[in-house]
Amino acid sequence: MTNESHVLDTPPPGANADWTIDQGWERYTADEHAVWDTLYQRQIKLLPGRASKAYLKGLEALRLSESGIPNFEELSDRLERLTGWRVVAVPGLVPDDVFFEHMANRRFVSGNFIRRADQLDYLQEPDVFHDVFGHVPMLADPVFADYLEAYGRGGLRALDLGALKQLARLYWYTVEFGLVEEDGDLRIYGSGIVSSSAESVFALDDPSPHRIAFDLKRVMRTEYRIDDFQQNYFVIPSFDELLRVTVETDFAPVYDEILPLPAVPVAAILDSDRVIHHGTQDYARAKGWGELVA
Ligand code: HBI
Ligand code: FE
Repeated sequence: MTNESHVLDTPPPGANADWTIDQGWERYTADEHAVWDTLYQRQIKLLPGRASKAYLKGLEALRLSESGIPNFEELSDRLERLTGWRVVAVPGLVPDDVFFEHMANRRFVSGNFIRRADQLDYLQEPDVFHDVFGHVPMLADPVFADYLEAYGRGGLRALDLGALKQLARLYWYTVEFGLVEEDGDLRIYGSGIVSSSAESVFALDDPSPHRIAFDLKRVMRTEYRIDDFQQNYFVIPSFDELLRVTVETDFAPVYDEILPLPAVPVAAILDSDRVIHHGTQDYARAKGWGELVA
């Protein structure tokens, strides 16, 4: 997840020049491994029938069912054989250019710390459960693996073109909170959903949020909240299609077109949208966000 407020400018003491650190796997305590196991057990009961086949297949292929926080070296060796990606540890949020540079080279940066037992449901900084359980299974899928590498290259380019905010929205509404259509049903694949027990249910079953067919420009114009359930989800028809539009689109003219346009507020519906489920927005109203959903 993104939260720019905590990002330092230079690597903290002990980190390498590319911001990576040793995972320090042998330093995890039994309590920390137990937090992983608790979170894992909770999610694994929910995900069959909710998570996309690609995600569930990745979970299996990477043997994430083994107890305790995964060792990144062993995990990376398995992942590299499948798609060439590796997982590297970082101390927390890293600067955008560092994040994209790793991604463009098929290295996924992951926090090495884990949330405390009294914070199972919510935290803003991405911890090892969010990063590994949430993100890494999708990286075992060859199509998604290519998508994320393309995203990393696109990120470096967006920085040059002054369009980071627009490209970050694409990440948010696909990699973090995406839904995919599979066998005529909706499935979750976004890491922020599959790693959250409450949002795994909310994203698919709650009548409140809008579920809108994915459109690249539309998504890149749409604001998002980082502190609660999403009020709109975007549905891709397949990972092949997501990869295809991302690599076939020349983003520079798209940015020229959308940068002057107003951002689309969370929960707005546009005439051009193909709406799959028009949400009631009851959840948003109960939270007092009513002015956004008039
Ligand atoms: N750093 N560790 C980490 N994890 C992220 O998800 C992350 C980051 N730095 C920047 C960043 N995300 C954003 O720039 C992107 O989501 C666009
Ligand atoms: Fe994330």
